[in-house]
Amino acid sequence: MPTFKEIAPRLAEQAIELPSWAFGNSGTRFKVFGTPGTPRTPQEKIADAAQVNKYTALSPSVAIHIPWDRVDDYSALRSYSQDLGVELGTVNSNTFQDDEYKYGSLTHTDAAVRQKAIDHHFSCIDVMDATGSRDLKIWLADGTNYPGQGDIRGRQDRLADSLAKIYARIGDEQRLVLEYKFFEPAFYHTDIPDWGTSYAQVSALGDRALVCLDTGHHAPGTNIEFIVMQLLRLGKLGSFDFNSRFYADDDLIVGAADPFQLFRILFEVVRGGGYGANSDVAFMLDQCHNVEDKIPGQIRSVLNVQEMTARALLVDSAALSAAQDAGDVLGANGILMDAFYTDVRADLASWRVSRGIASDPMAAYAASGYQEKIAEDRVGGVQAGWGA
Ligand code: LRH
Ligand code: MN
Ligand code: MN
Repeated sequence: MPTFKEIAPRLAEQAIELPSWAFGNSGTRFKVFGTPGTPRTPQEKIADAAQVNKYTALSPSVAIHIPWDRVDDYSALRSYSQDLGVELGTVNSNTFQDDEYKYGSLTHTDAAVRQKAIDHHFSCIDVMDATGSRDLKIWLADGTNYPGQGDIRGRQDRLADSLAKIYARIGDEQRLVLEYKFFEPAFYHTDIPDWGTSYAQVSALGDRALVCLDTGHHAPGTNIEFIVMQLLRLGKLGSFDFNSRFYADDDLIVGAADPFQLFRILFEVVRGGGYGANSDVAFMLDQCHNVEDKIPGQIRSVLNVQEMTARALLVDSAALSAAQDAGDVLGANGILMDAFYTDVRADLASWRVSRGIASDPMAAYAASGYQEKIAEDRVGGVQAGWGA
């Protein structure tokens, strides 16, 4: 197995984008609990995200959601972020809150509603031009609840047509990433339920259209690392929305529910060339912190990704290939498990110190007084998204 020292330089290549909405209050349909100090504006969300980067040096950019992060001047928001040491990243569109979208957005039978949804994406591209963002991320709530409610074939055809119009507007340096999700808010069928549908749709568009894989958007038991492998093999893995799930789209802290699954995913990312400076695969979080403090929740999340990345980098790939080729089933499995079971926490703590940050980012943030200060200064924080 390589030593930690040997893989350490590769850790510097890691960047994990934070979602602005993770800093807002969120909850379930039963209750949204407020957290003292919750941001009231997009600027305050970005300021909180900058704290995560300050203590981890892992999260140099923040994804925004439009219109949740609506401001008058996006160039000014960009400068504001840069002053805090972070860039504005992926722009997420939102066609799931307006009454017109009750029966669909890009798939709607009414051309006027489809055009409204397409126009929203055009304004997201305008935002990207001002913020310098590379990726437009599209997730649709479109789907039906009852068999027969919609013409599932017609909806797919209209989706293809709408996406082509949006893709035609994307700049040469920009990309469209299409997210899939197998259920919710629609429960009978979803118009982009799986990676295959997303892959088919983006393949029809062109090279700068790719798939976004949200780890919480699969049925229980799905082999997500297989999907990662396949999309990398096909050159169509654009980005990750990382989070973890016990039951549904729980949006819990990545690596919390199943650290071994996160390791397996990251191993395939490394194996498939999806990690590091030479890769275009974007690592993002897509999480909500319903009961825990948001900033420490995000710090814990990026540290979990870093820890499993380090373990994935530790896999002795030459020995693994040799064992696989020799049909050494248990030997091959043992090589993978050796890396997974390696505790890298002390090495990562020293590595942080060598890079000029605190060995324990959670403790350093807790001791900084920032949480107490925002709790005192900010009154009336907003709900993730809807209150923005
Ligand atoms: C949908 C989703 C998508 C949205 C985000 C708020 O469940 O994962 O990425 O933009 O949640
Ligand atoms: Mn997502
Ligand atoms: Mn989701």
